[in-house]
Amino acid sequence: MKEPNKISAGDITDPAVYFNRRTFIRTGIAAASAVATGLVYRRLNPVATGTVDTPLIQGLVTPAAVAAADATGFRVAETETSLRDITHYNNFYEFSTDKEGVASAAARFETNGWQVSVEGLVSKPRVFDLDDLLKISPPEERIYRMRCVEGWSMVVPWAGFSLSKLLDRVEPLGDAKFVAFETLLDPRRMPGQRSDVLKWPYVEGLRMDEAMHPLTLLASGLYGRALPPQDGAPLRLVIPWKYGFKGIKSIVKIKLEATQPRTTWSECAPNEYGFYANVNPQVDHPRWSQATEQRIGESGRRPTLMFNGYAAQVASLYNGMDLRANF
Ligand SMILES: Nc1nc2c(c(=O)[nH]1)N[C@H]1C(S)=C(S)[C@@H](COP(=O)(O)O)O[C@H]1N2
Ligand SMILES: [Mo]
Repeated sequence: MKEPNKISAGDITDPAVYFNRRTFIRTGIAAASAVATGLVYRRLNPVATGTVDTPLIQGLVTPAAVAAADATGFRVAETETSLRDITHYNNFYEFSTDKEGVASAAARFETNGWQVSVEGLVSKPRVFDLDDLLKISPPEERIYRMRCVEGWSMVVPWAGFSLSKLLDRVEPLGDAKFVAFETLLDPRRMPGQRSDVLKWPYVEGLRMDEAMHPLTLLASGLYGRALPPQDGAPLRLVIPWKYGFKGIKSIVKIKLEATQPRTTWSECAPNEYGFYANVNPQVDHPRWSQATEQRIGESGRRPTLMFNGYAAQVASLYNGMDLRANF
């Protein structure tokens, strides 16, 4: 995305260029067959390349949970993007603005002792040690589409639980209407913060009903392992019906507020990136169409779906709203 005055045409076509350069062979085709066999498939034909050595997540997904989740749209029946692509094609400006350079720039990111403060308009504000926060609920595997505002997309098997479970724990007050999120600010550990490409720390926000929606995921892992640094270790947000930039990484603060919080990208370029950022093929970015997308790992483009394919679950949140004005 970059600042308007720093973008070049090449930034938008990055993904295609990247594919043409790839050298490794994809093993993911067979996965297309299935929702139900997804987990088995990964065990037999691991797509892991040895580049992610974060701990395995224990106790992930029971058959009953899978059945329940399939019924509510938590697991899309589409080929999962390879672990290699998910971990080597990243947007994380705290480390690098070069998508293929984030993994190495973030490789030694230290998350020991991580804490998350949950505060603001709640009865029980609390600073959670990460381990305590993760104990709030067993992790679920959620297979979500992810659509970046730049025009590329992936399918990611996340691990985590609904943000609502954390918010319930701190007991939101009646006047809490929005939730604000903040990434760690530490230029020593996040060298990209020494540049002024964005205003730091990265901040994001949701309306309370969006934050409480069961699809809104507090993710601590992907492909059955703890999040690698480049994907937002140790804890990031995933809102599958919104553009990827809403999915703030490496969260240290969650604050319930009465008024709409500021957000990094809407402040950087208010005419290009809105607060809502719902995926919408009918509302183009001022500099490119949003009608289609490049699914990483595929050739050609596919049509972008309203609310990224989650309209049945979330369209009612926006009844009566002008989605062109509130983009
Ligand atoms: N703190 C922070 N969060 C961030 C970003 C970032 O630069 N900094 N990039 C966003 C964008 S634009 C996208 S598309 C997704 C990318 O997530 P991924 O690298 O895990 O695919 O993270 C989002 N969260
Ligand atoms: Mo993005």
